[in-house]
Amino acid sequence: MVLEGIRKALSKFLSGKGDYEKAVREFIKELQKELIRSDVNVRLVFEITKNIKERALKEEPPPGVTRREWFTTIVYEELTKLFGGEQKPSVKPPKKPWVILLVGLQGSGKTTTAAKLAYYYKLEGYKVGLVTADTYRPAAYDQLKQLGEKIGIPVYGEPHNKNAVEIAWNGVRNYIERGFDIVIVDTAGRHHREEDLLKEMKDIAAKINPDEVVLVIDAAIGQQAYELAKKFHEATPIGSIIITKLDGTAKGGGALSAIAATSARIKFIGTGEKIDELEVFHPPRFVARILGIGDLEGLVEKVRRIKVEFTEKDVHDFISGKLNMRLIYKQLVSVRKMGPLRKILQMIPGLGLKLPLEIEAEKAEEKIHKWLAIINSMTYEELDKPEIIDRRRIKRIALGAGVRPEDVRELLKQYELMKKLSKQIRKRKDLLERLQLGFRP
Ligand SMILES: Nc1nc2c(ncn2[C@@H]2O[C@H](COP(=O)(O)OP(=O)(O)O)[C@@H](O)[C@H]2O)c(=O)[nH]1
Ligand SMILES: [Mg+2]
Repeated sequence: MVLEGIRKALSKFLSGKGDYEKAVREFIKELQKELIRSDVNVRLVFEITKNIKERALKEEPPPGVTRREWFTTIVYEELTKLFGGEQKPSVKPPKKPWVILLVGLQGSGKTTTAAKLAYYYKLEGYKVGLVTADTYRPAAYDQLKQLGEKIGIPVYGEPHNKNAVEIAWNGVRNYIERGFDIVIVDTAGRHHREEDLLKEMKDIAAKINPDEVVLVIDAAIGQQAYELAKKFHEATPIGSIIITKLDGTAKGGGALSAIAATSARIKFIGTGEKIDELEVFHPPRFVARILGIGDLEGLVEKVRRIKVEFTEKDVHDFISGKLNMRLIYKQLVSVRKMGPLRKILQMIPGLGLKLPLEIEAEKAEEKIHKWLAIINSMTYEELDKPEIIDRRRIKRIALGAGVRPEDVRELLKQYELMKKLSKQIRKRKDLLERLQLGFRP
């Protein structure tokens, strides 16, 4: 979802001179137009713009901040409220095993989201299993199976069984018995009659007793998201919501604000068809993005966004000398997420348009692609302790990833280098701390 109009109006406002109050009025008109176009409820739009106007004209900026800069933060705060508030949802399972049931209409993106979620949690270090209980669409089993294979996640299904409740139960039991941390159950989204669908969700939930029921909603349905959430909530209490396809629709604002108006929490948003295009929904970050705050050079914002993908624990692990393949994986994914490496390198002044660099960048991209495939072929144990990978496994992994054994060895060497670096940092940190201790009066 891009609110290009707001972004433009805001930057015009920020750099503008002349009558402040007139500029505020103009900006607010633009904001209203843009929000209504994004399908945000009209009453909400007027409420929020009224708040912004009042604060803009009444409140005084702190010292050192211009009125126009101050106004920007007011807009940011009020929009954040509209999209659900300041806090970040907790997405860490409070216990293991954790069983997630995905429900939602056909086409909303459940199956894709099931795989995205599995992938997300795999990178967080969980052992994840997928279950497909969609017996309505014949190809549903194959679809998830293929996605699972791509990301190295097992998929449980019974393609010839028509009893969704039974499959869901068998799958969940199977994974739990095998000691999995997270089980994600994908369901059908269509039946001849809607009541049948809701009843099936109810029956599955009653049988498997999920820890969290997640409603998947397509952003394109706009304000109807509210009614839909209510209906599903009556069938099975909804624990959280994932809004998909926020990349594609101009109406995403409707779905987001409608959901924010229910008590359900939006935990993730889907921003593309690719497996890593799932983000923890954090209203302030989301608003910062649609407003383009911090996006001054394009690059700054991108880098910032990527930084927050790493948890505090990741950073701590790194500087305390603990390193595993998962961390490397995340780094590679982050680099790739910034877009074509070439473009990023071009944005760095002075490095820009030199041809040799472009060639380097293309090579680097190819390498990243290979390395991700290699890491995907590793077992859970190998991800945590790459040291155990021997010659025989190198061969197997190369085969699984469709690369040469040399490629695997190169990645392992890179890993060793990173590990050394991480240890050096730790030593220096210890040293620093000791020095500081010594200097303390
Ligand atoms: N652009 C975009 N497409 C998505 C997203 N999530 C899912 N899709 C697409 O939506 C279509 C339906 O998805 P699917 O997972 O099969 O929906 P299901 O019927 O609910 O299981 C597929 O073509 C997906 O690639 C998203 O976040 N962005
Ligand atoms: Mg599906």
